[in-house]
Amino acid sequence: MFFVSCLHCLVSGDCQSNTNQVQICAPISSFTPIPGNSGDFFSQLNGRAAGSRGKAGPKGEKGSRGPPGLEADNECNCNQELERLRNEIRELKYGCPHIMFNFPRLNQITDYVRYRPYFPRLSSATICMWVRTSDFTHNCLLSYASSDSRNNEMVIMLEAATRIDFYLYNSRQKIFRIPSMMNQWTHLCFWFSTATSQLGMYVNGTSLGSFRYPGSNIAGGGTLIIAQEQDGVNAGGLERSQAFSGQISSPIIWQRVLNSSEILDVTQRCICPRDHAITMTMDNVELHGATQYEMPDCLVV
Ligand SMILES: [Ca+2]
Repeated sequence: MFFVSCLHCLVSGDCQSNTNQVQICAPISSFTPIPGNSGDFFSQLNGRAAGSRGKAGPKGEKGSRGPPGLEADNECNCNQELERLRNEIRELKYGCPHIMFNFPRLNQITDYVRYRPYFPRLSSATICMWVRTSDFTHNCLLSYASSDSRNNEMVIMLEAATRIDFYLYNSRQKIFRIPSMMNQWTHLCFWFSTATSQLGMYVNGTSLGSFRYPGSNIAGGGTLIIAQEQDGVNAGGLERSQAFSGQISSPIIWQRVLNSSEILDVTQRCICPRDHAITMTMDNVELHGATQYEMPDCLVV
C-alpha cells in the first residue's frame, strides 16, 4: 500500500498533506526539470532516499487524515521500496508498446496485418516480436517488399519448430537453428548492420551469435505485412501455403542494433528503448480477413 501511494503521489504530485511519506515521496514538480534522461531523475530520487533534506516548501492546505504512519523501525524497508518504485516508474516511461494479433486460419491469402506508414530505409535494424504457434510449414512471420522485383527485401520464414530463415536484400542470408517454439510464446529478435556486414538473432534474450552477410541497405517506401509472404508490393502474390497461423505480439523495429542488455530489457522486463522506428497500433495498421487483435498485458519470459 505504501508503494502504491508513493507511485500515485509521484505521478499526481498530490502528497503534500501526507507527511508519513515525505522520505521518498514529494510532488513530482519538486524534481524539476522533469528529465528526458532517467539518470537525472533517479539520482534525485536517490538523493532523497539518502535523507538529504531540502528547504521547506510552502505549507499546503490541510488535507484529510492519511493512513497510519510507518514505524521508525520500518525505515530500513525504504531502499527496497525505492527500488520497486524506480522499476515501476521506468516501466511507465519505457514500457514496450504491445498489441497482439491472432491469425486463426491456415492455408488462405486473406488474413494479414499491413503496416500503413512510410517504411524507412534501413542501414541497420533490430526486429523483435513475440510468436506463438503450433504450425510450422513454411509460414511467414514478416514480409517486406520494396518493389515487385525486390519482394524478399526483408522476410522472416518459420520453416520448422526449430528453424527460422532470415532473408535480407532479396536473398536468404541465414538459416537459424533454434530451441523448439512449439506452442509456447517465444520472443524473437533479428538484427543486421551494413556497417559491420553482420547479422544475428536472439531467442528469448539469448544470442545465437553474429554472422557475416554481404547485404546492403534495405530500401524504403515498400510494403510491410505480417503473417503472409509477398511476391509483389501491396500484398501482391500471396500464397496459401505460406500463411502464418497463430499469434504475433508486439512487433517492433529499431533502426539500429540493440545491445544484449537492451534485448534482455525487452524480453524479460517489457522495457523498450524509445527510439524505435516502427511499432504497431490500431491507428497505423490494417487488419485483413479474419485477423483479430487484443491489447494484452506485456509479455515477458
Ligand atoms: Ca516473396
